[in-house]
Amino acid sequence: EEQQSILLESASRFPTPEGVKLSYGTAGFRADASILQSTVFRVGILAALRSLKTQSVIGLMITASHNKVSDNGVKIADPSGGMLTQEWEPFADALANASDAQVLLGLIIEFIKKENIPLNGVRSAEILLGRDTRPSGESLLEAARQGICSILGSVSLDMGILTTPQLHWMVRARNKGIKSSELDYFEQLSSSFRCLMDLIPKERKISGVVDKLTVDGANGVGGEKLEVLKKMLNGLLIEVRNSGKEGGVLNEGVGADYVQKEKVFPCGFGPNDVGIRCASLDGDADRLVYFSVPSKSSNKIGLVDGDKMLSLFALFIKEQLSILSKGGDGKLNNYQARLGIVQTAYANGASTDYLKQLGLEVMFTPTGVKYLHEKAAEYDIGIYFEANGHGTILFSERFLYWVEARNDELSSLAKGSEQQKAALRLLAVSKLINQAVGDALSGLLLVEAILCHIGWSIHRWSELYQDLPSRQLKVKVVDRTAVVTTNAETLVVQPPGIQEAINAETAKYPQGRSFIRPSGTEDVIRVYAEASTQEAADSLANSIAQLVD
Ligand code: NG1
Ligand code: ZN
Repeated sequence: EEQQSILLESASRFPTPEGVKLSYGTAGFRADASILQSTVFRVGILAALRSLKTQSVIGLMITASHNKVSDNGVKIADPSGGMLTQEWEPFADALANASDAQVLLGLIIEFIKKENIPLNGVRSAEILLGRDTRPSGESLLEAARQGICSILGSVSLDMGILTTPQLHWMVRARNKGIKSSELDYFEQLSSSFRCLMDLIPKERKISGVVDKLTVDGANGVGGEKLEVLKKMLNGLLIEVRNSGKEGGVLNEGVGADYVQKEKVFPCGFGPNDVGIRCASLDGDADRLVYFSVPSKSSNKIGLVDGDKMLSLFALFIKEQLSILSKGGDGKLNNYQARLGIVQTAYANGASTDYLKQLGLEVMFTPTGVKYLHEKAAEYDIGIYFEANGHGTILFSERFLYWVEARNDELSSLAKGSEQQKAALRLLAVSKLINQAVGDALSGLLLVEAILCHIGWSIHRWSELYQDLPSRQLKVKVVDRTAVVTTNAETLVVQPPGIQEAINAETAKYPQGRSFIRPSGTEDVIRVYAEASTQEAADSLANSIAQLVD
């Protein structure tokens, strides 16, 4: 009736571009911004339906992360602050690709029935909108708003320009009924950071790392947010370059993706930066890598990637857990917390060896944060990172409840003891590190607090283990779906014969490891190879790429 005619009318204002088929990949829909109006409008409808279905607040973020400035994209944050449930992805695809308004309406009616979505539920739909700094963001946000409005009674709140993790954090906080503004986000991060700094052993505080951190903001949203955050940190000095105000282009020769893939320093950095501690964010600040410039004579960097961040975090958490378990006093001292590490096949083999050597449980999932996040959530403390710098630490409710209680108990039994400090540190980490999704800003503050705590320079940190030389290539193919993998993408099952050929090739190289998989975000097959020397890794990657061609 009224609802249907509103949907038809508004949908007809957003015709789909000719000959474009999109798919809700590991990072939502992404494409050249000029063809995304109808997609974003339809994702607005999807977000409203998701909000009605869950009777919760939903997030809608407009960003294309590390991709070029002329691209854009859209993704949904579920009530927990995590990614859209995988069960709804096929519906997202169907909506985005519906040929006209009538077909679209049919799909929506059918889906509402199938999912039993309450159109007249207790709560109407509520969606938080965010976007990165891309110029196309404003008009795409308007398209999203139109989509949301076309579901009667829906409310959208424009939260302005945000990092992706900020929006996810807000959605999570709002659904938990806790303070959820951008200022609340900054306050939670900065106060838990200061808390960790206050808990640093006194002797370390004197000799600790106090030199400033220099950050490449990728000419995106992260730089400007870090400028705000850094004023609230008491004592940590941060210099932001490539904040976007200097006129540089988003992600062009800058940013975490560039730095990690090319292994060279970003624009704005140079020979004068030899030896200093540097970090790089991606375009929407959900990825973070550290680096240093080893010599004046080359643009090569010493990369400290997601695997090494993961290792640093694991080391610190493990130590706090072990301190905490040493106190034999109290009724609550015998909780065995399960610490789990989650990686993908792209994790450098040396990092996996290192983590296993520490006695940690290491699990593998396919590429894509949603898989890692889901796995990490199975532990009391689950630490996950992709090598490219996206990751976080998840704490279970059960564990946090226990640490709170243990801390209370220690307050009366052993106030100010090492055990109590360890409990307080774990609580602070759980507030600092984003529980919804990987977050470059909170990750950066945690790295800084830990380096300070253990008195390490970036060089000491990067020597935790030696990365095995690796090479990533991509091969354009007609149909990437022809390659089907299993075992966290480490084995090919389709087409037949390829895996045997990969095995035979890999066996020729000392410490050789390689795999291929279809990209979830680009029309390519990705090739990864690792071996004992760079030449060997390059050569192995090249021969595997030829098998694919
Ligand atoms: P694909 O295109 O599926 O390899 C890339 C990254 C992922 C993840 C997604 C989403 C690599 C090898 N892959 O996925 O880690 O970040 O983009 O942005 O870096
Ligand atoms: Zn990103």
